[in-house]
Amino acid sequence: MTLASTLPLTVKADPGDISFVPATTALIIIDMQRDFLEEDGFGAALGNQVSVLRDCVVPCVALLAAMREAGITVIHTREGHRSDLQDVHPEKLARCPPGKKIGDTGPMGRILIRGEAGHDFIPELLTVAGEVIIDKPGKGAFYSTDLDLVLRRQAITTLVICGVTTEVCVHSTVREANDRGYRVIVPGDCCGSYFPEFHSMALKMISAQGGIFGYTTSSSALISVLQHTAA
Ligand code: C5J
Repeated sequence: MTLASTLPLTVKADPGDISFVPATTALIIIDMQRDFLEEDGFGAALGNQVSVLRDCVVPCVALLAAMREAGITVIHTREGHRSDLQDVHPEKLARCPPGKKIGDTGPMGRILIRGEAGHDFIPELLTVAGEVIIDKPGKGAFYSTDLDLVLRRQAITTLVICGVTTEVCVHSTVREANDRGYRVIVPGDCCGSYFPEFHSMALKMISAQGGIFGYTTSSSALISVLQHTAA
């Protein structure tokens, strides 16, 4: 196991270059689940084109490998619910189309239900031993989960947040993290949306106004500083 460095690294970002210490940084990969990214999943059933979302898979795989190599803490999240639906707000359920509601049966099992095939991570981004999985009932990864406790216990202060979808679960998590005092860095090419215009606006909203929610960068900028240090 690699021990993450305690020396600060600086990455090119918007609205300006930003430093982070690998030992106090975590990569949080949001909801890279089959239900959102595969043709037979919930996202596709709602009429979305999942191929647009898949552009972020290769950059995510590369960033994950570099983070693991640097010994940085990795956390994966999944959006999903208990099989008895006791943790779904009726309001959330009411906004699903008939026949495609959370808990209904689809080609990959019951939609967004924990333990079903569609709820699982895509094969390219499976977890390895020691990486925490946060199962979340909401959009933000802090809502009704123990994510904050897990991070504080490890004295994590910087979060690199990526995944899907940019303007929904990634954005909700970025906002929650910012309000809790974490430094947030978002590699834009490791995020994806069914709506390209939402993706680009969501990224702009993070770094606007001097970095109102955090910093945006790219996977290559992050990988380059991590590898440079390892050499
Ligand atoms: C959505 C998510 N879009 N993971 N979930 O419903 O962004």
